[in-house]
Amino acid sequence: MLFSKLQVLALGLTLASEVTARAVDVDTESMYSRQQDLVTWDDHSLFVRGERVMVFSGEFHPFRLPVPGLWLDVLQKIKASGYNCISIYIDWFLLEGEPGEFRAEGIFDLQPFFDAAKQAGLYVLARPGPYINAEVSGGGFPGWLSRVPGALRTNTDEFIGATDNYIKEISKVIAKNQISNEGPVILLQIENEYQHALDGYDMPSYDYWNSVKGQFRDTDIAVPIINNEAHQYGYITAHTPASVDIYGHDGYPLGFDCENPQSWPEDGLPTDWLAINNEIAPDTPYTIPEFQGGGFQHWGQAGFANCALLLNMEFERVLYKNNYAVGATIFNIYMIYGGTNWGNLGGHMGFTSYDYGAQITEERQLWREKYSEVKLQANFFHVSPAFLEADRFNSSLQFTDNDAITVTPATTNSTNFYIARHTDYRNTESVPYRLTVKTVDHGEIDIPQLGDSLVMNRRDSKIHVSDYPVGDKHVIYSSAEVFTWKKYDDKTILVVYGGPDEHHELAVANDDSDFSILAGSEGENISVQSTKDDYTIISWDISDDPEDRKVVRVHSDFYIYMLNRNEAYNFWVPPTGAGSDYGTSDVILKAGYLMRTAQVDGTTLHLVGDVNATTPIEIIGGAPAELEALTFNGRSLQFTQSNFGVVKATVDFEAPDIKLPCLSHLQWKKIDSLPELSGDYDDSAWVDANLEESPNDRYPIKTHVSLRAGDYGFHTGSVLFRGHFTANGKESSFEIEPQGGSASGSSLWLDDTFLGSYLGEAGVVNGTITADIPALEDGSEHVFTLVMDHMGLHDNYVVGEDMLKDPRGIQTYDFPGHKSSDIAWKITGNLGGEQYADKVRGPLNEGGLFVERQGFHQPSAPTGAWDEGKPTDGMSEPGITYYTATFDLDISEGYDVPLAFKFDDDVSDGVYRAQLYVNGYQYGKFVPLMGPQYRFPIHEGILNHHGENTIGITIWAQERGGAKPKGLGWDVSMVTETGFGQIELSPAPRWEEREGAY
Ligand code: IPT
Repeated sequence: MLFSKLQVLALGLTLASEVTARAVDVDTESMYSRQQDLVTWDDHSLFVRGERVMVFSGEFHPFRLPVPGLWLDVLQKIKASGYNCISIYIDWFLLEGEPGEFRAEGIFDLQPFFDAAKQAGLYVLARPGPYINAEVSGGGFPGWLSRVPGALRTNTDEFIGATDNYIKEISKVIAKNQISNEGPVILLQIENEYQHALDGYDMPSYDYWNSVKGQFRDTDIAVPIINNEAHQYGYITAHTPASVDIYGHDGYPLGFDCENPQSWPEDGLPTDWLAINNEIAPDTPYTIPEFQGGGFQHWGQAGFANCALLLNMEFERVLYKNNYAVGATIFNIYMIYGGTNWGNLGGHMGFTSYDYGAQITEERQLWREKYSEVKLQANFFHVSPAFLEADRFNSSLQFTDNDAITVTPATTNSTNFYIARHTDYRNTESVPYRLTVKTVDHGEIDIPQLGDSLVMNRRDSKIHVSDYPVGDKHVIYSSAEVFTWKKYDDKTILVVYGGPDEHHELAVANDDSDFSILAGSEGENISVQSTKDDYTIISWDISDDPEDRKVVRVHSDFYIYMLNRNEAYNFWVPPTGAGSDYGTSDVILKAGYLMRTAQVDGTTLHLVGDVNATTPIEIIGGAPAELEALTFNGRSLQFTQSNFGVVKATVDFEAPDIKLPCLSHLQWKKIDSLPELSGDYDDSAWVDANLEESPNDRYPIKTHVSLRAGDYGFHTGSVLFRGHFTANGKESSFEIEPQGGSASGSSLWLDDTFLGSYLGEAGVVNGTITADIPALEDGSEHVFTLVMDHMGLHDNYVVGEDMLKDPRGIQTYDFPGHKSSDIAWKITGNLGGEQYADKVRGPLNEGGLFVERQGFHQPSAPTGAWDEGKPTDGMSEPGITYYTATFDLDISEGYDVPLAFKFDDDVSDGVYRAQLYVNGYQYGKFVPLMGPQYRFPIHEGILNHHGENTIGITIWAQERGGAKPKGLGWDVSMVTETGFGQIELSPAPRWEEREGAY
């Protein structure tokens, strides 16, 4: 036992049965370790096939984009901004909704994902849990774990046994895709932030950790295993035997207060990470498996647009560069693409969107400046191998003349990096400073030499360099930041950038040749001077013209581009697109919205990308010397090629003509989704709620039988209860407390009489409906019908709290004049419960409403005999009505046209809740009373842009007068012409009569 009975009682827990602890062999480590030499490490970085790599990774959850046909699209966008790795969580709940049945087919099949990662040229950090947190229902734990006795995430036979099947099966999938099998997987993280435990569980048990590790090592998984501590505790490295190959910790330093996006917390910048890491993990590369890339949001909060403001490009500059300063060389940004909590997969606190305010929007778009900012940073690492070898030091004031600026050096025997920032990281003032850099040949140099000072404008941080090699050229120092460089046969190109209204300086060794200023006005905004110390200084001012640039040629073949950062945003170093290429092509070009790939084929250059406007293209390096043909998305472009080899062309953009069917003019059909209210409704097929003890041991039931949905296998969507009783004529009131999770609501009827609703409250998991009961005749038979919105399960973050087991269902009820057992209860959720009906859309997509049980939310429902009526007609009484219609779309091929449905959030004509179905996928849970989401993006692939679609909406009017939704319409985001190609539709099975449906 991991805890004494006394402790358990003190925690208010009861044990359903004796729980057995699993014996752990202290030799676990040596037993399970696998020999592999493809992925190795030292204290500075990882090596892949013997080569040092910066693992620059972004988090993406394939399950939050249920269109495998779009995975490559997102991965190419990640790759195009310079990442070389992605991290993925895998959600156990979705793969083993039915205990013992691991189902990973169709949209849940990860093989196409691994293939796409490889094709895009991205390594994969696999994070299969079994616990993942991730704001998903149950934190990734299947609902049926609520019936496993004892504390979850502890080393009991019961818990470990419950994970065995999943770990065995998912390991096969991951192992097959390891680098040793020519796959992209280079790292595995198990469990998730496994540290926090209630008193009595002490520190989490590393016996448990070692068991999980053993389970994974028992399979063919051989890549290094990493962990992610929530904070730098070092518990795991302090544990003997060493429990992890590479130690990592997470960081979300700005927190999640997206209400106040301008305000950064006072002590948000970590300044002690290097020192702590040197203590707890001196021998492994500095690893941050999750660093804040945005923020989660809950019901009723500000929404993701605000998170994108809080966690914007300035946040990335200051906080990410602070991580590079401490030496983080395995670095994963959570999230780079958030996606969608479709089909009830989200935890109860969150709503449908999981946009996260990330670099790539939920609609797969790149217009947030933070996307471009990271592109500048990530590309720097591709061309700065010295950064991975540099020794790290604490930040200090010694390299600058202004103590409002702090500099952190990272040094090697030659190349040095100086990461400068405001001493008060929140400072928004412009601060001038001078910087002292070390050089091998010229000693210490105080820069700028040809100007008064450098400047740090607003919230910012800069990586200055000295003795920086550029092929066989040598930059003595540069205050401007390096974006990229390439050495070609006939020339070398270096691209540096700085912000508007900054002064910068860069120095190169002299040679006999002269320099030429190819862009910029000597003496006005740029000056070039040779020093007596035999080097040449280029000094320039950046204007606030977004396209400002200077270009200087030195050494006759060394071209230095000095760009306004906004101009640099439009530059790309695309991958070749050849697959299995984890680097980039040799092409450097200015384009527009997105460059996916660049491929040289003899004297032809093929570009693939997306444009949102007519876009000038300028290839400054990497085009064949005598270019004969240039194509963009397969069509040839007119071009010119200068004698410096610069190629110019224009991609014309023509906006497509988008015709969307007017939603209010569709032939809507409707059906009552609460037939339960009619007098002759037969609920004999429903499950009897007859468990006198709950298999969920979190706390004892307070009713005579368990009315916990999970005890009967219902974990998702709406749950309905029917309570039959014989009246004694003395009834006067009834009170009931449903618990559906945060923002849940419920409605109660007696026979066909509406008794009342609990409308819900954000952050509150249960509510009470108190109702007067009309006079009932002694001996007459009656039934209560309760509909409860199940918002998803709690996560299970703190070991011992076992919040996954926080039940959903009826907590208590009080029926004065009756005993609890006078009511005989029936329950239903989704048809089949854990033996769910829709294997294609998975275990969580549908709930327990009549129309869902019947499968009518899918295409081709038998609507022939249904009435006509549309959602905005409104309902005059409380109840639930399902509306459905079909429409065709005919969006021009070759365009990415992100479409969303937008509700009106005005509930002045009655409070209601809605669920939105698109081709059978639940793609929106709209609770206007809570907010913030009222606009629901639908990914192409779920929506058929070139054919027929079925939309379905359940409207649950919660108030006595019914409800009238004020509007429902389309919303179109930015349209692009895309080189991605056709998108394969996700499977959308049609309605078929369901056996046993009730
Ligand atoms: C960290 C979790 O590991 C991750 O799964 C996700 O929930 C993330 O937070 C927030 O989106 S936990 C950290 C905030 C302490």
